Amino acid sequence: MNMMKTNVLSCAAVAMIAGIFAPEANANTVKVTMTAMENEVVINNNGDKYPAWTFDGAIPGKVVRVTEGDEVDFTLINPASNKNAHSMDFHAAEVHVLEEFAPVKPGESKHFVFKAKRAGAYMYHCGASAMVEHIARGMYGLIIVDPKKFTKDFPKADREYVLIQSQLFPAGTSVADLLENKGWTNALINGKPFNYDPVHDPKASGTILHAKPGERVRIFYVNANINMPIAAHPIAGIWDRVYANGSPKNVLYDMQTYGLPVASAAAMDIVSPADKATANAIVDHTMSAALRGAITVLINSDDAPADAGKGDNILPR
Ligand SMILES: [Cu+2]
Repeated sequence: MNMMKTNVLSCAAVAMIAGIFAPEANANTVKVTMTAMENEVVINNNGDKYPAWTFDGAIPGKVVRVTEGDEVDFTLINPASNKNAHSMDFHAAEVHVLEEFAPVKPGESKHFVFKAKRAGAYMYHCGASAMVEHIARGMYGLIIVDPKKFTKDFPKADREYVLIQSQLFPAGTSVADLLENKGWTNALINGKPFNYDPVHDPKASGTILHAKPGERVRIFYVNANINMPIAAHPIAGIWDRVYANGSPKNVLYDMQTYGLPVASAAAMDIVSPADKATANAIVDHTMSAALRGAITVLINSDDAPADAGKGDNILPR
């Protein structure tokens, strides 16, 4: 090995020790594939069916989770059996709206890559025309971009839950009526009214949110409504911290209610009293939404299941 090569190598070693190369070395490419589907889904706790448009068959689509600096290598498949063009609009992507986010015709697919540069919680949705119909019929989800490091200002939570709220319109509602917000019947939480609320709907699946007293529970709340803001409030509790857009840089303390505009998301932490069992009802305090389905029960007790709100269980189905 000649002297120059040795010097270059030792410079590289010093740089790596200093952490200069570390971000690149740690950056990953995360492959994500979704299939646009025009399929029926069960839309409430009675088992009623609804002619949805979905990513991969379910409302909402799966949670995509990457780390700040990762490259997302994305493919959208639109099967020939579909009748409509569909597309993908990741709010975490900084790209060309007419290229990466362009509509994909039935029988075609689209591939694009973007770097998730900014930590936060971002909605994704179909943006094909008429966008209002594609969102209203179920084509939305959440991408979480975790920071490279958790700190005391943005600690790792003990449990995490994703709540994505949307509006249900009767099948066949016209685009004109959707734009006027006419006729919506229910507020959906992860695709069903009162999905995790057996108090207001005895037919609810029985799935609720669980934590142990004193644990830090982080709610990723997404507004996938087409026309209405959300007033997110934890009844019988106070948000310990709210991270606007889910970003570690945007912290608010001691919030009773946090407003989520359409197409936004936030990470909201609640820490229940450590010395007793309690329960909260996480609501959209906008009454027309709460009483139409936007209520979620969180039970804080010592017998919380160990795996609730962890790993793949952050979006209860
Ligand atoms: Cu679509």
